[in-house]
Amino acid sequence: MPKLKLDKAAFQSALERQWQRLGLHDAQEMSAFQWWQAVSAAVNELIPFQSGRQGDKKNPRHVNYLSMEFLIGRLTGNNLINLGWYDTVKKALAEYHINLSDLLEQETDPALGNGGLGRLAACYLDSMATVGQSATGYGLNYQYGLFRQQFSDGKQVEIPDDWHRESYPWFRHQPALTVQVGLGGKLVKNESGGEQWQPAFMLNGEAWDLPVVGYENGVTLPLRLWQATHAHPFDLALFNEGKFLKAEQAGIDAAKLTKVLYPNDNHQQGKQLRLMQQYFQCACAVADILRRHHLAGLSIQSLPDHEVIQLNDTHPTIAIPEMLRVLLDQHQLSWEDAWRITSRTFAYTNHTLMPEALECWDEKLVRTLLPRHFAIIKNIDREFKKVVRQHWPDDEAIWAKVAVHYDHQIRMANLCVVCGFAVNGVAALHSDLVKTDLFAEYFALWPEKFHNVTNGITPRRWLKQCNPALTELIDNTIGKGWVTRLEKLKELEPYADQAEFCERYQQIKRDNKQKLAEKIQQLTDITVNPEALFDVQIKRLHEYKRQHLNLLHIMSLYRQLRDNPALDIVPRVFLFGAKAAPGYALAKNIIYAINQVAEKINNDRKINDRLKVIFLPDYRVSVAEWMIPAADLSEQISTAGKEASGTGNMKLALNGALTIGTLDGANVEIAQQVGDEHIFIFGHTAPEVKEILSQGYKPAQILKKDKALKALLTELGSGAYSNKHKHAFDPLLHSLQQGGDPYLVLADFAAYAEAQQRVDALYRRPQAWTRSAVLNTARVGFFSSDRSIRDYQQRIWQAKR
Ligand code: 26Q
Repeated sequence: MPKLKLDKAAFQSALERQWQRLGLHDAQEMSAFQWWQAVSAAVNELIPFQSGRQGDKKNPRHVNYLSMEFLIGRLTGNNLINLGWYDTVKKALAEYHINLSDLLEQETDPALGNGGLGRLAACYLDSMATVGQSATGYGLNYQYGLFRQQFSDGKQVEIPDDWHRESYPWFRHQPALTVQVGLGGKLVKNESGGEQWQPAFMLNGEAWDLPVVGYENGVTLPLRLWQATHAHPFDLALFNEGKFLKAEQAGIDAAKLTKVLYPNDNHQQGKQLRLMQQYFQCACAVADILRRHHLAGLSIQSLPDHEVIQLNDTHPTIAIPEMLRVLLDQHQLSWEDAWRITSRTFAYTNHTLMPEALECWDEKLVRTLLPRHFAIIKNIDREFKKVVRQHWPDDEAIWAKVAVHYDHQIRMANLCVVCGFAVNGVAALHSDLVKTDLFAEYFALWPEKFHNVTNGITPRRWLKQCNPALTELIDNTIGKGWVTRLEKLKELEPYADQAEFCERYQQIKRDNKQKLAEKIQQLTDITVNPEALFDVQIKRLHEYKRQHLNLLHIMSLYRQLRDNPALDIVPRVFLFGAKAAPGYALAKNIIYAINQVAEKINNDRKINDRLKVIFLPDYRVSVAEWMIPAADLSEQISTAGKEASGTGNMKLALNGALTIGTLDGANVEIAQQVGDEHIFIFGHTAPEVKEILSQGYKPAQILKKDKALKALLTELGSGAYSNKHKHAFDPLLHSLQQGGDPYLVLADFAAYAEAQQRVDALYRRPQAWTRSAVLNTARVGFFSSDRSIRDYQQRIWQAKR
């Protein structure tokens, strides 16, 4: 489809309607914030929005991407770029003396996600729209997104994130699509002997759509976010007994359901409200999918030919028994028919191998909240047990691993594998481990179900939008085709040896660093030297991501400088951005430790600008967009085997940061693409980590040999960084020593420090460094989410069945 044309007169009259709606007489009366709202709402009015199916012959199945999180970031700038309207709107606004890029800073990030998984969902929608894949994103419209982070004396404080969804100008409420959702209650026998669910109370699910604009192709897909409202909470039993008032009280406050996003990342919490959110989102989505299918005049039997439901991790798993319930109880299908349809419709993406992140729900909770679904899950399990008994007669140990319902728990990942037609991991290494470790028995049963789709990132937001100067240089060098064909960046390779190009590339990095330095000054009042190496670690705070490994290295440099003031090191600015889950005490302690070490180093005159440590508060998508173009070094230092993929690694490499990293997640493939000379790989590999841990790893032995490392820990416990409070970092120190150092921080420390020396050595050779940076940009085209989406199409969504 061709790009949509912007009719300037239509834009101006839409804009005029906006200020009139605000009760103003003239554009000049609008505040900066009102300008942002008015421009966004005006553009929103002008874009047609397909929500139906536009399936083409090659890609007939409509994709329903179900995710509890869509970390979309600011939409106004992104939508203008994808529409191809940015420059025209910029000029139109200049006539009112309004600067478009200042206006865009007015937008509060919709933070409807935690981290990687939520951001991936947003990149995938952008790519589905761009490659023309017919799709709908289904999620929840949280009133409060991920908390805002402040530091108080170095400690994280969480503030509710009211992003004012009620006045967000990109929403389109679709009142005709409201869905009714039941919860609680009981099962009653119906005439035909089957069981019928009688919910205790009902909720309304309102559909609030956001437009997902494809890149200059006229396609707009809906991101449909459900919002819970009251539908007269109501206990039918009490009501029938005549206890009318009590029947009302028994209801829950519907609005509570979509109030807040759970702030955990890679960690499950068995909270009732979370399960209610999951069910609410799934019930709404399933009803909406079936409504569209029915409206298209298609038979229920043909559902898998037209629709696929992709589950973003196990969070929306309850959609599977919900689909079965609707087919059985509303469409009156047989179990065999309902099963055939359902098991050909669902596909599941796994994002973690870590046991604490795999969702298990207490059977009591499921039975109380969703009695019919519980009965259906038990039936799935019974049927599956027959298959397992055939393959492994009398093997209780195997059943204990693969059962869906076991030990009074419902295991959502197992439910997905049993009921879905496809399972995929998110990077090559991860997908291998899914087959050999996590789901080995399932792989033996159904090898054809298992796939890899390596994650990707959208080049629109993560290069064109966040790095306009580099975009211009690339456009002028190889043309503009790379925006939708990122592999074209390969054509930059010869320019890595061209002095003039490299000087420009270097100058752009310097300018981006200068701009970030100004932001840092505004936000923290700290002056950093833009000539220093900008060393960046930005991601959720988690032990396995090892921000504390980075911290120990910083402390070690600081100590070396104190011991030897003449030591010649490359000046560095260490930059952190990370939120810790509010209940994750150790992660919060690591934040506190980084801030305290930062305070000490930044105020030590003797260090004289050679080291600076900056922890930018409230890391979020818009902050990522400032930091990534300014990074020289990308820290991807997770314990091998733990980071399923990572996607920040891709964003940083694309923008010319060199990676220092372990052979984990997508780092493995980044290394293959960029070449070993252009990345700093260190540390134990995934099989080595497994081996070390199984042999009974003893961190004390490492500390016995490495006196300097031991001294760093002693110093942390001495009160030197914590106003003499010796116990300030006990949680951190305890995990590394008595706690057994489960993420091998100490075991990888020496290799990490050595790799950092290789970084220094290369940075001292600016031309060689820039050459490597250019080659990183040129060689990471593979990590475009457009490529990921095409992989999903070929391997999973449109594969021959
Ligand atoms: C589960 C149950 C209850 C409450 C919260 C959760 C929950 C929420 C979010 C569990 C996990 C998450 C987020 C996980 C996540 O972001 N995983 C990351 O996904 C990326 C995209 O595939 C990968 O690149 C990262 O490696 C992976 O850590």
